Amino acid sequence: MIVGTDVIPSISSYFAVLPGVNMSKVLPTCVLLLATSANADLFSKATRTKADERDLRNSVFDFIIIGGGTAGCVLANRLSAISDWKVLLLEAGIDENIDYDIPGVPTKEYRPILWNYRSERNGYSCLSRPGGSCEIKTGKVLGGSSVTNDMKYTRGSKADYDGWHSTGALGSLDWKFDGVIEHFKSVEDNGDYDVLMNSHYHARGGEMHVQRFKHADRYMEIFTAAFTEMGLRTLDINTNIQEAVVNNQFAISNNTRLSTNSAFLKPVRHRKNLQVVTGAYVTKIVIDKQEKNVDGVIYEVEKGKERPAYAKREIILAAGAINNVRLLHLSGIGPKADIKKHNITLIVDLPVGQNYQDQVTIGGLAFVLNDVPVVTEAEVINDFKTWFQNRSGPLASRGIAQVSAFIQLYENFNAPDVELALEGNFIRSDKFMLTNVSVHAAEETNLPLSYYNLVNINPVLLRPKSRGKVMLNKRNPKYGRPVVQANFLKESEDLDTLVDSIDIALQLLETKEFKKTDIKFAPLDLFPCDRLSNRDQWNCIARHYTKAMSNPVGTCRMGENSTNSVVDYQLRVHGIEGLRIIDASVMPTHARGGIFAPTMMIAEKGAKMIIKDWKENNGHYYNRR
Ligand SMILES: Cc1cc2nc3c(=O)[nH]c(=O)nc-3n(C[C@H](O)[C@H](O)[C@H](O)COP(=O)(O)OP(=O)(O)OC[C@H]3O[C@@H](n4cnc5c(N)ncnc54)[C@H](O)[C@@H]3O)c2cc1C
Ligand SMILES: *[C@@H]1O[C@H](CO)[C@@H](O)[C@H](O)[C@H]1NC(C)=O
Ligand SMILES: *[C@@H]1O[C@H](CO)[C@@H](O)[C@H](O)[C@H]1NC(C)=O
Ligand SMILES: *[C@@H]1O[C@H](CO)[C@@H](O)[C@H](O)[C@H]1NC(C)=O
Ligand SMILES: *[C@@H]1O[C@H](CO)[C@@H](O)[C@H](O)[C@H]1NC(C)=O
Ligand SMILES: CC(=O)N[C@H]1CO[C@H](CO)[C@@H](O)[C@@H]1O
Repeated sequence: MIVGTDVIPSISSYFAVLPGVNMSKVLPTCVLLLATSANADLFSKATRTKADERDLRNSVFDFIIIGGGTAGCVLANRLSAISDWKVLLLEAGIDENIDYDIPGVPTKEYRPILWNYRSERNGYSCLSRPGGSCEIKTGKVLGGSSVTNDMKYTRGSKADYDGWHSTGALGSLDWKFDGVIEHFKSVEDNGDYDVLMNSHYHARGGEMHVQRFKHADRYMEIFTAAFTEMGLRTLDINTNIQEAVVNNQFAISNNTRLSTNSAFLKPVRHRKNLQVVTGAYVTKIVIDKQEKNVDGVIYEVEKGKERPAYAKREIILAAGAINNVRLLHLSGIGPKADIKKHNITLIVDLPVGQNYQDQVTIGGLAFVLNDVPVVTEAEVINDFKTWFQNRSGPLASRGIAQVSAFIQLYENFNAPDVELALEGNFIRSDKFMLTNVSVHAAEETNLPLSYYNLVNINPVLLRPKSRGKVMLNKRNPKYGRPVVQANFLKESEDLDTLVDSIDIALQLLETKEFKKTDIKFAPLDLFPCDRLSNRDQWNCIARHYTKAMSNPVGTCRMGENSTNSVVDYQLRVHGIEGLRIIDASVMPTHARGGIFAPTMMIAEKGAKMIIKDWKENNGHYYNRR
């Protein structure tokens, strides 16, 4: 069958014909059961029997890590390297699977390994998205969002980290850019020699291998050349550069996705002092109300069946910027009013859930490539076989998504404001010519990213000004979707920046490179913005076709004190002993790029802090037990 005639088969249908792979059947991993008792007061010494005591011995750990995501897997590796520390890693999702490893296949559409959250409708953004709200897709799988993300390796700008520094707090000095480079480097294994040559910024020998894809096609070269013609240089953005067109590096090894699970956890899972439980949903952090120190956690491998685990030294929360809020609120840590509303006993009044930020982009700006040959199903199947057998071919690529342009629009900062992130899509050409294609259809992935005749240009707002808030689900706080008031584009500055960047993207059409080829502006159906023109039209499109990047940060931000932050610069929760938060939620603001590499850096730095506190300072901060 020829793609472009009748029906476009979904990506997963290709897997049906390949032996040993079935995208739709994601079997839950065998879950390791710990203690069996599920009594009401799991932590009360008075109700324990002898059998309970035996189970208890098996459920006592030095450290408990909540969330086996991007940060959690790095932490599990580093803490279990100390052989006399017993470490427990609890992950709500299933184990990772080779189906998620094919670079050309976007995993952000695999609902079974996503949390599938949505922003609240607000009447000024996400207007034409279903329900007037935007999808927020973070990973629910061992490896977390590093399994469902786009794998781009970007660190952000010096200005971002320097901005985290606060003159009143000495501890924040360590978070300045010059201080964090060493932590980026100690997890990095850079595979591109030209990048590696800049040894001030890059290194080899870390667990996370990053490099560019070898596969490059004609359009990657044309778009890169067009941006170059517009004045951008081709450079390594992960140094101290403001503007560039980038052939991105990705978290891959042998043309296979390298999540933090495969890079950091898999190689050490045999360690006897490390226990990993998948399918384990943590519902509560148990805190002694008087002493304000943590005892342990309660988690469920089956809905309603509670199991305890106890921590002798520390509990580390790494469940991501949205789920951290749910768990902390359920445990009595959060804004007094929010906690009281749910009749939960308040332990500490902290601004958990406030300061929510996500990067945002918009649909609607696309270019058509008119001379792309039709792709046959046989070709695609053969390309899958090539990837499975040899880890090569078009599927060992992200297509045009390998290219992005980082643009600095204004004079005031020495850092980019917008990333023009490109993403290819294959639209049936007959349909494309005959009728107007909706923004939704232009975005919906029909084939692996390696095959495309349409290029979506997503202008990503790298440092949003708008702030939101996360709260518990009103009716079902424990299991229900948290309320995410994302407030996308609430600040008019955010809208202006996005629309300003579109003017730059449209200049591509004026380049000699584009004029040499048959690349045209895509006449998408922009209802209800089609009657407007110029800036009014783009403002309308931005408000209607808003898209969340699903890079949430800030809900547990670090800072000086409990009025404006949740953790201190050592990532310890204010006012509680034995609880740290180590993941993207502690970032006060975004780094201007993706936040995958910054999250690994935070985990690496956090692990070093913990080891230092317990080894060198002999638990100085926590004189417990
Ligand atoms: C679609 C998409 C594409 C992206 N692309 C890029 C990119 O190309 N480059 C880039 O730099 N960044 C990208 N990002 C962002 C980046 O990958 C993430 O923001 C970052 O990895 C977040 O790391 P984290 O450790 O904070 O959270 P996560 O990696 O999401 O980990 C949290 C983990 O905790 C688990 N968990 C949650 N609640 C519980 C609970 N109650 N009990 C037990 N476990 C729980 C979750 O299942 C999850 O595994 C992308 C993100 C998405 C969603
Ligand atoms: C909280 O408790 C009060 C008084 O017992 C009750 O009226 C209210 O419905 C409870 N609210 C919730 C959310 O459980
Ligand atoms: C894999 O590579 C080998 C050696 O180059 C080649 O003979 C084989 O046909 C390739 N397999 C596929 C499916 O492309
Ligand atoms: C890459 O993966 C292929 C397919 O599994 C394997 O044959 C090959 O040995 C791997 N190469 C390296 C360098 O690991
Ligand atoms: C908390 O820190 C902020 C600066 O980050 C400062 O402005 C404020 O005064 C501090 N509040 C208290 C109570 O110390
Ligand atoms: C010019 C044109 O054909 N416009 C149509 C685009 O598609 C929408 C529905 O998706 C129609 O309402 C328009 O009339």
